[in-house]
Amino acid sequence: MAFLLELLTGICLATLVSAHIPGVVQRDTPSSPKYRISPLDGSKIALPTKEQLDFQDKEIGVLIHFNMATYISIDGCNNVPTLVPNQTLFDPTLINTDQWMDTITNLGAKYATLVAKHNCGFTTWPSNVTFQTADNETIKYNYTIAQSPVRGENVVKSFVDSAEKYGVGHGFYYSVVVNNFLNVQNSEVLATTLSRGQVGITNSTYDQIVLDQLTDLWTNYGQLTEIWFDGGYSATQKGKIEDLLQSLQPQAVIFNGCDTDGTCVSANSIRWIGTEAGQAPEENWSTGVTNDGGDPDSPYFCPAECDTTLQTGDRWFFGIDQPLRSIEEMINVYHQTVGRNCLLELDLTPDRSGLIPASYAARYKQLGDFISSCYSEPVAAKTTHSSSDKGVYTLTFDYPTSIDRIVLMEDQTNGQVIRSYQVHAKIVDALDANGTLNVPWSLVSNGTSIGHKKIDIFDEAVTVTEVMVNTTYVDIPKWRSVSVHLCDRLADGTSTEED
Ligand SMILES: *[C@@H]1O[C@H](CO)[C@@H](O)[C@H](O)[C@H]1NC(C)=O
Ligand SMILES: *[C@@H]1O[C@H](CO)[C@@H](O)[C@H](O)[C@H]1NC(C)=O
Ligand SMILES: *[C@@H]1O[C@H](CO)[C@@H](O)[C@H](O)[C@H]1NC(C)=O
Ligand SMILES: *[C@@H]1O[C@H](CO)[C@@H](O)[C@H](O)[C@H]1NC(C)=O
Ligand SMILES: *[C@@H]1O[C@H](CO)[C@@H](O)[C@H](O)[C@H]1NC(C)=O
Ligand SMILES: *[C@@H]1O[C@H](CO)[C@@H](O)[C@H](O)[C@H]1NC(C)=O
Ligand SMILES: *[C@@H]1O[C@H](CO)[C@@H](O)[C@H](O)[C@H]1NC(C)=O
Ligand SMILES: *[C@@H]1O[C@H](CO)[C@@H](O)[C@H](O)[C@H]1NC(C)=O
Ligand SMILES: CC(=O)N[C@H]1CO[C@H](CO)[C@@H](O)[C@@H]1O
Repeated sequence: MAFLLELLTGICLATLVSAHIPGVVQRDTPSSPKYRISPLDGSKIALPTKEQLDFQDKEIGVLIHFNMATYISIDGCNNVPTLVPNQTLFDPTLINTDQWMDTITNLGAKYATLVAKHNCGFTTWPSNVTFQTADNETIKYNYTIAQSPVRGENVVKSFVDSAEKYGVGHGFYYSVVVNNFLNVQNSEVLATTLSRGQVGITNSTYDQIVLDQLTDLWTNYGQLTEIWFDGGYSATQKGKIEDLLQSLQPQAVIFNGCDTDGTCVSANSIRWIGTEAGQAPEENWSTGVTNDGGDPDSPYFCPAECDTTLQTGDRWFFGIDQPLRSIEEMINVYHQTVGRNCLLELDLTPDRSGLIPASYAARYKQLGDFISSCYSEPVAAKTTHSSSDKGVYTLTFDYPTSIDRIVLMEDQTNGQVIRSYQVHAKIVDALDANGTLNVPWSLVSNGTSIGHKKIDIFDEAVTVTEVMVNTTYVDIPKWRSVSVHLCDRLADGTSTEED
């Protein structure tokens, strides 16, 4: 969504509990952060919900852009308020949502969020919501798949059935703030003359249509993993959406769930990383509500999600002859998102037939294959040791062993506590043939935030006998895992500029 860059106003819903103060009755309010106090330095340590940690565990998801805009030349109805493409254009003659799941599985993605309604206003499920027009006529929402050549089908339902069959978490993107069909921009019904295909309504009718359609999506399609609010929602809709969310999908993780002032609509909020390039800052915390690398001292646990495209040019809907980003660039994207404590949500674009084109399917699989070949089997160490009180982790090898990267994972159950780390190794190939028993420690990588995952690729492959990670922290850290790897350096981990 190029759209997101312009309209993103983060909104975070939460039933958060403030830190317990003895003798004081705690009241859950949507905006109070949940944290504990560091026993070491008195700082606030934001606490996650189980849903947030489960979501970070998924690491990779897809954002599926398949809607009316698949059938027009430009990338969505964004910024063309009068454009209501004719519903007869929507004609996916070969659509098969199991075929989408093959690609999702090959990529290694664990959740999929489908655009159910984008800015044109078209819904890919047969919404049966009724409303009163400006002429006081009561009509059914009639810009849906039920008015298209594939009437009788329901893309949303097929998608949910396929996701459940393949064990992939599912969720929805529904744009609340724009609807060209109803002449809505920035959550407001424009007072302009209606264009071809538009239907006139009042502002209060619009708010009700949004609530009715969200109620339908959140009631009839199972338990949702992620709900995406692109551009947030208006102040008048906010309270009702928050209530609806709490009653229908309290477990869902909410993208854009917190406003930058810390007003959240859910305790299960996640934040935007602030770019659509697929690049988190090197330093990226699980905490904070701003659309960037976050803040280690924030009392809000609100991990970042990095949404980006496979097609070049920030193109989110299928583009005819749109080139794909290279496998080298996509490997860098993986390292600069998942490898920097950010969820990678990669765009997925069924074409006009309703299928993932073969060349796209191959690139997603190539990326998934790289990730599993590089990271599923660590280089085995003879012994590993985690000190119980010093935040130090060591790996010892039987014989000199070649490695070129390290994967660090913190157990964040009680918050993200490591503030910096250094990775040292005893490198034997730095020595000459004379040998020595006293190999010195060399610094091979270092950094600040670890959180769910940090991947550091060393400047070069090295042969080592021992690796030690030491840390600074606001409470004794618990490691979830520390592993070293040796991989084909198809991509060198340095940043790639977007074309
Ligand atoms: C709309 O569809 C939903 C789910 O299929 C159903 O529960 C509801 O009764 C329907 N409403 C109308 C007005 O047909
Ligand atoms: C629609 O109904 C409202 C309220 O009853 C009335 O004020 C308005 O004039 C009517 N509009 C039209 C176009 O009939
Ligand atoms: C929707 O209904 C309105 C009012 O009956 C009509 O003017 C419009 O043409 C219909 N649109 C579609 C896409 O069917
Ligand atoms: C909707 O509300 C906005 C903001 O108050 C106003 O500018 C606009 O004219 C209203 N739209 C209609 C159709 O009344
Ligand atoms: C949509 O296309 C159909 C078939 O070409 C046509 O009959 C209809 O008038 C068009 N609707 C709009 C709103 O342009
Ligand atoms: C290796 O041993 C040779 C012979 O004793 C010595 O001249 C050389 O300086 C040694 N190299 C290093 C790096 O210690
Ligand atoms: C990592 O080490 C380099 C070289 O010693 C140093 O300049 C840099 O500040 C360190 N970075 C962190 C995050 O500790
Ligand atoms: C880690 O260990 C090295 C070598 O002993 C030491 O120089 C460094 O200060 C330590 N760093 C931390 C963060 O404890
Ligand atoms: C290295 C880096 O980009 N760090 C950024 C992490 O996020 C914080 C908060 O947004 C920024 O201030 C840092 O510059």
